[in-house]
Amino acid sequence: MAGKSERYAPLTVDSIGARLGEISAITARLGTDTSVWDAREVGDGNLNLVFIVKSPVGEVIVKQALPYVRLVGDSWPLPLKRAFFEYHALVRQAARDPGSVPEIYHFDEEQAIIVMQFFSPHVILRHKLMAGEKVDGLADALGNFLARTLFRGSDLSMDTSARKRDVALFVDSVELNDITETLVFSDPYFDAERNHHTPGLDGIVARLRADTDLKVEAHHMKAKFANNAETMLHGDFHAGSVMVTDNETKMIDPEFVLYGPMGFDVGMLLGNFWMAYFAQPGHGDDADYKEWILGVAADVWERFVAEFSHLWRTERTGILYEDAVFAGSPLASEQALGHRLAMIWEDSLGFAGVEMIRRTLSLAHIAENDMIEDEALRAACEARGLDLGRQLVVNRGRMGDMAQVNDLARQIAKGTSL
Ligand code: SR1
Ligand code: MG
Repeated sequence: MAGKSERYAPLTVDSIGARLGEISAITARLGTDTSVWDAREVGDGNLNLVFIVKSPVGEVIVKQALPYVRLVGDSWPLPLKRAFFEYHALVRQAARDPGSVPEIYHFDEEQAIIVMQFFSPHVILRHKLMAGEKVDGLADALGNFLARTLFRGSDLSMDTSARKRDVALFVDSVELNDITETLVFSDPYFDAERNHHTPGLDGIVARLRADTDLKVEAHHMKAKFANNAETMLHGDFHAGSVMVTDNETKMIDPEFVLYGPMGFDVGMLLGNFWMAYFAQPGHGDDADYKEWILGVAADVWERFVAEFSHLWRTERTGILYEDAVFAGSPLASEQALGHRLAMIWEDSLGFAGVEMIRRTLSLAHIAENDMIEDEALRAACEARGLDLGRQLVVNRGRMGDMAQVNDLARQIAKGTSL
């Protein structure tokens, strides 16, 4: 059973050939001569082992869960069953937005191993954002992925018994849910043990932790997250979960999958674009590139709305807003769509805000800020992100559209939020 195996053993670059060399789904890609396989451990995430395994005829990614949080060490145990949830999430995402996620070649539940397609020459989106490099089609791919996976994983689309079975399947991911519930929604708002922040932020951190409105509203977002099993979320949809070339975009790493509110995935992604925008003074500070980032955020939302609306009008086969009630009244259907999108918009802003605050004050930060060596400059960039994050959480119901949010970001970028 996942997470309880006695035979589980972590892979090493030296054992991969012997351990995987007789699995036909893998030898079909790499060949059977394991002596020419070349394995490199490349995991730079917070949790897992990740190997690129190459041979003269092919290449694959081998991802294996560790029984603890890699970022922290074995003092923080974490069940292996997260590989099981990631596998099931990838299968569903592939069906809902074909071509958007890596193809799975092999899954071993006991060893918590997923062998999958290696996207090459793709790089993690964060690295592009630090290098100041644009990606054609980025917003379209992200907006479509969000709309398709969020719509098609919900009671707007699925057979409701299948959806309820999936809710039951993923609800067992208690420990990863707990990480999000704790690190994202609670730790930033008190002096939690795992928190850390740039020293220059001491003043703003004290103010935020004394901010009643912020605490209350951030916890309202936590309640939405914990209590609303609306759709299958990616669950960790930030710029480290997206791989890109100059003109292709792929999504990876849905191990934090859960049933939750649609705005969570949308908001986490938008928050990461706004943080990348504020981090630009540490990475070249090119005015045109900064506007490109804000444009991507706007275009992601626009594409999400367009695709979600299209699916609403053409694929609404679930129990919600069903034809028996709405087919004869297109006006009512459009009104309901407008209401749903308004709710997702408001939630997305709130979740974007909590994401921006937690990536600055809680355990796991973002490379765009961490890589800024000049501490004063880093603090200035992070303070602006905290400023926008706070305003998004508290004022999410009063922000009409993306132009207003991006204008606010521009205003904040001109000043000092310290
Ligand atoms: C202990 S894991 C910390 C963070 O890393 C993952 O990428 C998730 O974002 C999680 O919150
Ligand atoms: Mg990840």
